[in-house]
Amino acid sequence: MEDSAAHDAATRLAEAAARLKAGAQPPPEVELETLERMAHARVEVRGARARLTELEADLRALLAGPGAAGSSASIAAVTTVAELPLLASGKVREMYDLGDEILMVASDRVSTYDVVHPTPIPDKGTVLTGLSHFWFERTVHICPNHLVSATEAVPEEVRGRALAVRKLDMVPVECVVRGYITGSGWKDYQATGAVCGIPLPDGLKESERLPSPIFTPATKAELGDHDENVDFERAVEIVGDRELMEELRRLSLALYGFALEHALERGIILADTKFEFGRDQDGRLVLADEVLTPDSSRFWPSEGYEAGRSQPSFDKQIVRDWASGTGWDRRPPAPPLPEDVVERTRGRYLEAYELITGEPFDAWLSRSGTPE
Ligand code: Q0Z
Repeated sequence: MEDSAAHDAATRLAEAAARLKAGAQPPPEVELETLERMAHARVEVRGARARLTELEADLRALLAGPGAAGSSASIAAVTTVAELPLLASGKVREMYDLGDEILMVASDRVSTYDVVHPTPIPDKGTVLTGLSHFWFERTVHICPNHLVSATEAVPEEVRGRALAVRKLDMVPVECVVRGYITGSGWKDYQATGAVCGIPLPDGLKESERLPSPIFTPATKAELGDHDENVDFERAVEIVGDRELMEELRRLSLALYGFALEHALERGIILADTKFEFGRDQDGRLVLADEVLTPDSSRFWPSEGYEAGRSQPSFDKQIVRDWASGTGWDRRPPAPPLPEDVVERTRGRYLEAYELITGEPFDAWLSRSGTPE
């Protein structure tokens, strides 16, 4: 891009942002439709800005030259929050120390086949954080959770993509619930007719809905390895407390049942999900981590669902299809994503947010105080 063209684009972007900002408090006679258009425009501007950041990263990688081996693999940078100690870092998120609390930050990084792509999906982290926040607020009647705030103690630079949560003593078991037979559950069922020691009816087809949801605990494997499914008795051994394990099963099934029904009414099949729990200072059991997001669950579109084959992922299918089409062998590094794949995937995340919550994505940006 020519220097002057880039300057013009930046100016137009800044002007558009200023106009949106100026219109943030419209007069009461403004029509709802106008408000909605503004909300969408705001999201569009965010997308454009993120895309500029991304292009800048691409440019830096290009300037580094083909000799800079693996340079593209590090473009989708780790989110760094100035002055906060990093507690832990996962494939697509980070955890910072706030003292008695933790700041959980969801990045825009996306993985397929367990490998993170160098290209971020703008707004993905914000969508996932908004979804987690939605579910935390709507499931307190089932189980207390670690959410403290999406604003208090959340630095400006990560507003919208971060939550301040209570620091807990984590239970070392992943609480997986499956309502449909797929993934490792489908593999285990085909080999043994059971999943995590739970016998299932004969003749189930891939992706078929189970007669009732099942609790299939797993243990966190060593870094890089897949989690291992375990039966209930093995989970009791690991945790060292049968009553605790029974309570985790009861809570997990209740949470999943509630969320599945909610999602089904809105066009999304929540095929399965993973919960994590911890104990607070008073020994109370608390729901933790991220909850019922597309990264901790399988979201399938209800439309076109049919047992007997694998289902497309609501959020990641576009990336997966494109990535397999390139002939990539699924070993790191993952290929950078083309612009249309990024944009269409971003649209799917926004759509998931709006379907599940029933509100425009812009409402979350406002509520969380996400800076323009
Ligand atoms: C979450 C994880 C992440 C890497 C530990 N409330 C809590 N108290 C103590 N520990 C945790 C929580 Cl949620 C906790 N993880 C998962 C999250 C990056 C790993 F952002 N591990």
